[in-house]
Amino acid sequence: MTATESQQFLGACPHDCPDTCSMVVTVTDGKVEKVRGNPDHPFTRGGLCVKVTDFPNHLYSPDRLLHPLRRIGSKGLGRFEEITWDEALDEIGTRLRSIIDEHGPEAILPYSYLGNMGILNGLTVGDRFFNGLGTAVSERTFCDGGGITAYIMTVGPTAAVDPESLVHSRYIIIWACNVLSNNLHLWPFIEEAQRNGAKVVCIDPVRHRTAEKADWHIPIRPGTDGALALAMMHVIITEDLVDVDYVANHTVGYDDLVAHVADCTPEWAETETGVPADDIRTLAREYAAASPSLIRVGVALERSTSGGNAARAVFSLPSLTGAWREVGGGVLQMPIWAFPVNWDELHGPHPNAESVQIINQWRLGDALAGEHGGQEIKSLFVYNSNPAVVAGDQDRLRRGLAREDLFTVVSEHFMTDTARYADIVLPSAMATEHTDLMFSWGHLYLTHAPKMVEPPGDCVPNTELFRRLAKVMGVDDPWFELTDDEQLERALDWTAPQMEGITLERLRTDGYARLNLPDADVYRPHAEGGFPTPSGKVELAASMAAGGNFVAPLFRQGIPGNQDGGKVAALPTYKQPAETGEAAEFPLSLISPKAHAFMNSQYGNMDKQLGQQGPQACRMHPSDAEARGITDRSQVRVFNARSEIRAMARVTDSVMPGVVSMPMGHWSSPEYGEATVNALNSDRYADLGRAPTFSDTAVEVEPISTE
Ligand SMILES: Nc1nc2c(c(=O)[nH]1)N[C@H]1C(S)=C(S)[C@@H](COP(=O)(O)OP(=O)(O)OC[C@H]3O[C@@H](n4cnc5c(=O)[nH]c(N)nc54)[C@H](O)[C@@H]3O)O[C@H]1N2
Ligand SMILES: Nc1nc2c(c(=O)[nH]1)N[C@H]1C(S)=C(S)[C@@H](COP(=O)(O)OP(=O)(O)OC[C@H]3O[C@@H](n4cnc5c(=O)[nH]c(N)nc54)[C@H](O)[C@@H]3O)O[C@H]1N2
Ligand SMILES: [Mo]
Repeated sequence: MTATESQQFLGACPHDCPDTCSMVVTVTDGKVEKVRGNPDHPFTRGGLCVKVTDFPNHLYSPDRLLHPLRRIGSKGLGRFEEITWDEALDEIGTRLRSIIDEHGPEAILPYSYLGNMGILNGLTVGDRFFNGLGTAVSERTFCDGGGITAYIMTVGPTAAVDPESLVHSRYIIIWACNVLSNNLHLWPFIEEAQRNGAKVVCIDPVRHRTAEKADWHIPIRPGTDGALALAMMHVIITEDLVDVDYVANHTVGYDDLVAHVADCTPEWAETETGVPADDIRTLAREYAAASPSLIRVGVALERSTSGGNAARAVFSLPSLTGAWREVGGGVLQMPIWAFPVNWDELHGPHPNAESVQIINQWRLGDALAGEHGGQEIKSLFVYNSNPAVVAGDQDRLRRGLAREDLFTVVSEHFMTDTARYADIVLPSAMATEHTDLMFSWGHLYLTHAPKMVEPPGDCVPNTELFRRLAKVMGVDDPWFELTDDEQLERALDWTAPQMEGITLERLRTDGYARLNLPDADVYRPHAEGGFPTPSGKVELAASMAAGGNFVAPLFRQGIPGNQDGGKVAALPTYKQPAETGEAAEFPLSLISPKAHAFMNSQYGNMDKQLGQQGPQACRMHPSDAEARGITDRSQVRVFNARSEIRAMARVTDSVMPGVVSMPMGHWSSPEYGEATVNALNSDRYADLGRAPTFSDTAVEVEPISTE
């Protein structure tokens, strides 16, 4: 008998989640045996979430794709034959070259997101290859595109409040965010503040597990947050609760704002939001009086007709009350801006940056149908994303994916709904099987994610995938000659002040490192203003509005500029949700937040997580259920003019009347009518940053007769 060999490594969770956990990984006989949260990491604090605790099952799932595949059945059926990498690369090379010869490189569309969040293997991993080829550009705005645009317009790209400073906050508004499901490791900091006397308020159409723990849950109609925020400003201004010095020294546009919100009374906001006017007054007064006060915003805030402007209004609030003066005061959005990633190096240059066709990932159905007003798409290359589940206007999107003349390549871990439409499927390595370094959009630590085991079968990391493709397609770029470690050396500005004392060597030993920023107990980055906006102040009236609507270049393969240049008002404005407002054609307002046990659509195929999540639910208020003869756990049909999906009714007063909540992430199956919740959502943009409008969808629900 040979003795088993066990070794422990420090790694990182690879998922698109603000927590970016540091993991202690036990490897036995060349296989990952166990993962646990690193107890020494100040943010992970030893815990992992329900999704990741059984990571080895994910790695060694019998369904994992291990070899390149070529389609043999019709598109969408999921019938494939195994081929070698040489055969796969040969076919991809031949097809792409002939498309380029006949239609030019912009007939090829890359499609990706943050399925892997590594600095190397994540958002930008294909950019140097596709930019090198001169393909169409993928604009990636389905997560916080609007929130980020609003943030940059108002306070600039600042890391702002350290999440660990939240223990000092005295009033915490959690606005459109389900912390306990989606940002679990932030919760202990909020809980500590609560123990110290802070009041925790949740503004959300759903009384989810986070709202249950809050001191005050304020249900709000989806897509109406802008009205609430403007009315809060109205109260703060008319009741003289403004920090006059802070406003005078560190904001621009205050006088215009005063006039702008003069009519935004709590009574007006009540009719829009469903929040009683007295509650709005109480909220505004308490928020203004408490110090320090903190607002944690989630992504759903942006996801409606005037969601981006709602976010601008919310980001303006702490400057009116001077909340930024204190440790733990201000706004917690995404501290991603603290990380000195060399994005330009990762994107590489595009030969036709001035006029290349840019296709929003949110409009894939449109582009595949040839209705985007640009050049026809002949090839789609998907990695790190699962559009057939996560993007809206799903029926049309799937019709596009089924196009016989579309050459589709998908790099994946599993045979996802998207991969089923591929001509060629390429097997990808997972975390622990390749080296990377993680930034975070939820804390201020860099986390090392080293290779610990060999990838199974023919799986290769994304970095290697694009090295191979560069060779086949003759993309002559020295970047592809670099090893992963050499790429890491160039992926960050190691000389930036916040990197002082941090080296790859240290990260290899310690597993993680806090950016060299002041301690969370004293960090007040904007106590004296210093916002990275054009004026250096909080722009209540945004100077960047003059340039129109924009998307940060980071989300469009490094290409700056505005695609549609849509007009933006200088001050944050409110408009009723387009689909669920007064003109609604269907009576209920659908939201589709994140599932507790899935990671977007990942783990939607894993028995354990599926068991925890249960079947696709349609959560609705007893009054709405009764009116339709719907009982708890019965089958229902949820529909609108776009499509329909079947689900299990969950009748609960945790959802406000008039609202239906269907968590996203389930894969399509015959049980649901071969659709996911995104079949009901449109591909309409929100007002800023070309964000989606998941929270502005009207539906009807009816029982399915079982006779
Ligand atoms: N368990 C789990 N964790 C995750 C993910 C996951 O899929 N599962 N995904 C990760 C990713 S990619 C992201 S972006 C984050 C997102 O994390 P969150 O920001 O928390 O995002 P969501 O779950 O989309 O929406 C949050 C809340 O907004 C509410 N909401 C919906 N519409 C509105 C509205 O119009 N107004 C208001 N006030 N509230 C509204 C929903 O009811 C929901 O409770 O989570 C990350 N973490
Ligand atoms: N209705 C509704 N829709 C939504 C949202 C919502 O709240 N409601 N949220 C939106 C948001 S915030 C987001 S971020 C998006 C998320 O959408 P996506 O980024 O598409 O997220 P996932 O569904 O997890 O798909 C990621 C895919 O990448 C694969 N993958 C992971 N790692 C690797 C790797 O290293 N290599 C390769 N080649 N593949 C890999 C995974 O197996 C998975 O299938 O969904 C959006 N869609
Ligand atoms: Mo996201």
